[in-house]
Amino acid sequence: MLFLRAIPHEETDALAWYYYDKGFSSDECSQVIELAHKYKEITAELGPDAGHLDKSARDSRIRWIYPEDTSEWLFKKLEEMIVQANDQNWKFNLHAFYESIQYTVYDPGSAGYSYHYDIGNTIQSQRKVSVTVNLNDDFEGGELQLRVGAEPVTVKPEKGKVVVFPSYMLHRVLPVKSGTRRSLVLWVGGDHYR
Ligand SMILES: O=C(O)CCC(=O)C(=O)O
Repeated sequence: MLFLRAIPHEETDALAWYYYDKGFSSDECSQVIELAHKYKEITAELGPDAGHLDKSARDSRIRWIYPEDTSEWLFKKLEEMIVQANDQNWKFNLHAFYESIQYTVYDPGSAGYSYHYDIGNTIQSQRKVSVTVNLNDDFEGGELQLRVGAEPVTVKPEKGKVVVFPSYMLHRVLPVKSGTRRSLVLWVGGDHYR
């Protein structure tokens, strides 16, 4: 019995990642921080259903920015960047923002966030594209690393830089040596992997 059928070939790179150097202006970064501070702060948890605290693996505080009138511009801006990056790179079928935007603060001396994928069970099983925004760069350490091949690619943290990558790509945030690191993360979903 034949289960496999030929599909039209389209050149994509499943291990590509993409960035916008100054995706957010300095003013926009400040606006995002101000907006985020309207939402409740919680300690970041680990695991597919969260509920697990391990500061050696994930050491940050987060706030969820919900989709509403005051945050609409931010969702729209991220959406445009994600759609463009997706069209140029992976061509996933993207559907919707199922999740809120995560604003994250890594305090001085934070252990960062150890290697992880953004995919998992439930809602995470349909995550396709992850996007992260560097809201500041007045800190040391805290680099985002993407595990594309045998060696990780280190993304220099620059204020306003937006990094877009497939949610199945292994990545981590290195420990923060000094200063406070602030970032945004959003995941966009699509069809089930099939
Ligand atoms: O803060 C970042 O740049 C990325 C954080 C991250 O990987 C995550 O929250 O899943």
